[in-house]
Amino acid sequence: MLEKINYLTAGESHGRGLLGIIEGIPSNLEIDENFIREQLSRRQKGYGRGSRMKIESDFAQIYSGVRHGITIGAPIGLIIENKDFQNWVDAMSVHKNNYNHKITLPRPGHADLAGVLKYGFDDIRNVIERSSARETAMRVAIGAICRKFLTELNIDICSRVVQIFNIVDKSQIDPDLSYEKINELADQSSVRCLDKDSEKKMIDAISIAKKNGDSVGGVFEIYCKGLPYGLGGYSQWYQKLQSKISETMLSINAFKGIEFGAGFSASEKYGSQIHDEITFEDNIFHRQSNNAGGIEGGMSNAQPISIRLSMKPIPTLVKPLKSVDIISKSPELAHKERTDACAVPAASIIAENLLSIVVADSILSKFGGDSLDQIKSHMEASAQY
Ligand code: EPS
Repeated sequence: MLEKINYLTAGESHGRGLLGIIEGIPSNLEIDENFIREQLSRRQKGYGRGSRMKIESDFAQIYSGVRHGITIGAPIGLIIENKDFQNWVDAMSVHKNNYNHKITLPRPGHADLAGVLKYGFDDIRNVIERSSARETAMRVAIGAICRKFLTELNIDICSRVVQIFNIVDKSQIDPDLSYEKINELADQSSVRCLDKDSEKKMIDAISIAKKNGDSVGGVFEIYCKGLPYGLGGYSQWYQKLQSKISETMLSINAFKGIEFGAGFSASEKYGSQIHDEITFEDNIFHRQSNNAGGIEGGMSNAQPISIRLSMKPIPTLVKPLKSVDIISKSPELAHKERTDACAVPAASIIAENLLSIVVADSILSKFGGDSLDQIKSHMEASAQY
């Protein structure tokens, strides 16, 4: 549950476009459409993406809340046009027309079956359109605005893919690399993997899935550093930083699991092996490790937040699974729709930008302030260790 930032998106995958509104961003933050475009373009990449990404070149036009390149404290409105809409004008018209092609074969793993039963539809198209991960383009645009705010506060975020299908990259990140460099190296890889050997195997795994009309999921890591002590809270369930982060991360399409720091592996260790010992030197508290992943007792502890997220294989399959026609109830193969064989690299970019929203919200909750300078001075004034 966010406390200071509100945001909403609207828009169908093949409709006219996506709309977004975010409120709660302080005034006097420099923002331009090119900064947002950079994140949108990162989201479109990755080996295994389908042909839709060749049609789109996502660009979020700022409609409101920004004047002369500076936020004015008002809600920021954004629009991303779907270029593909021109191929769907009749199918996606908001007006009554003669278009009567209905989709009646639900895809196992997708929102289709529960969606049509929930809303009483006889056409799965109504569900496909809004449940599509296309919506994440607008969330990335919204997240990019929060990310710009965080860069002003020297808070950095990066990510890398560590698993596609059963190919696992066990390499450690060089601790001397800046987050900017980690992202630069990951972005140079078509699967956002830092290890060349694993990268090649991951690409092969995606190629095999693609050739077989199948899909594969994976795991990535995401890091955030530069945080002060005490974001989040331990007093109430809704204040806990890991809950706020999990809620947002698991709202990304196809995300199935989240781990912080040592995560599930901590369950097979003694407490004495896992908790991060505290020392005090040069007037600063230090930790000898970061198994907590930067969060203790629901609060940031000034260590980098480290998260692992797992994504299931995308459920739209070129070689479809068994299903049942929702009208005739006869057994059929599921609906086939253009799809991605793998979208894990893109998902890591979505997660980076959505994490920015949660962290920005937590900063605003703790420090308050209406303008960027006020927030900066509140943070400086309460800086400890
Ligand atoms: C997506 C756009 C979609 C898919 C993908 C994500 O485009 P289209 O449906 O026109 O091919 O590429 O969504 C899914 C595979 C899904 O199952 O939701 C995007 O912009 O990220």
